[in-house]
Amino acid sequence: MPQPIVKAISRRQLLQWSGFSGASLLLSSCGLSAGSNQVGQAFEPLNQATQTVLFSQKPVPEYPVSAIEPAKLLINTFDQTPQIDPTKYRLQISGEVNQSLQLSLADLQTLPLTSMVIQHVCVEGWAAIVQWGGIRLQELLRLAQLKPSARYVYFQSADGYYESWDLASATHPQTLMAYQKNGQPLSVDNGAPLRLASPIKLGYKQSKWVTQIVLTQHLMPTKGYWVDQGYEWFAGL
Ligand SMILES: Nc1nc2c(c(=O)[nH]1)N[C@H]1C(S)=C(S)[C@@H](COP(=O)(O)O)O[C@H]1N2
Ligand SMILES: [Mo]
Repeated sequence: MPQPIVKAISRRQLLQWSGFSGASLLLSSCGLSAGSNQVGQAFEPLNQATQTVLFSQKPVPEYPVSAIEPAKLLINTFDQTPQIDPTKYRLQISGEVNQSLQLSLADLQTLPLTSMVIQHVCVEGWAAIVQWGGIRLQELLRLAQLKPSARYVYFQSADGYYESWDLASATHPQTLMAYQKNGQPLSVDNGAPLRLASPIKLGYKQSKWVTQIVLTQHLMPTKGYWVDQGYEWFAGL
């Protein structure tokens, strides 16, 4: 199993995300916005809360394939593009799950492929209509058998980028782990082998080169590469 390149996040932080040493960290209100009310239902029985999340997802209208704007999707990478050997690549899913997973690209490609044409919106003032193809994240989380305690989803990327999402947004039917763009295999610049793609969040939430997904009970002090520099955590569209 290749070691991910972890620049921004220490092993200790990953362990915190996994819940081994996160007991002292409180669920703060800072990340919760009006759009994330499901996340706030912290006092319901946990199973019921999870079910509420899974049944309250409204699909965002999609565009026709003819609306795709290939030239408008700019490459936006904060540091260097990581080198990932696709044959050695594994997506690791761990934390508040009953079944930790390590999936190769071949494994991922046996799962149902979903395609969508949506708008990607970057806070830096550009947007593009893009077709993404990939696996619904809710499908991967189902395979990992989430524990009722799972409430947040952390994504670690091979370039050191990291992000965290609320469970409701992560299990939205249009939140994909994508390996195709505009009908072609995803390019390395756009996040190959695997990236997040969703019409419900701003561009900086859509991690490229995702290597690890960690389910947590709490939101940690480290929330995301841009979020930790002052950008909004929920970042809903
Ligand atoms: N790992 C990683 N993911 C990332 C970024 C990054 O620098 N590193 N940039 C984010 C930002 S700000 C945007 S707008 C989109 C851009 O995706 P694109 O380069 O495929 O257009 O990726 C997001 N995901
Ligand atoms: Mo962005």
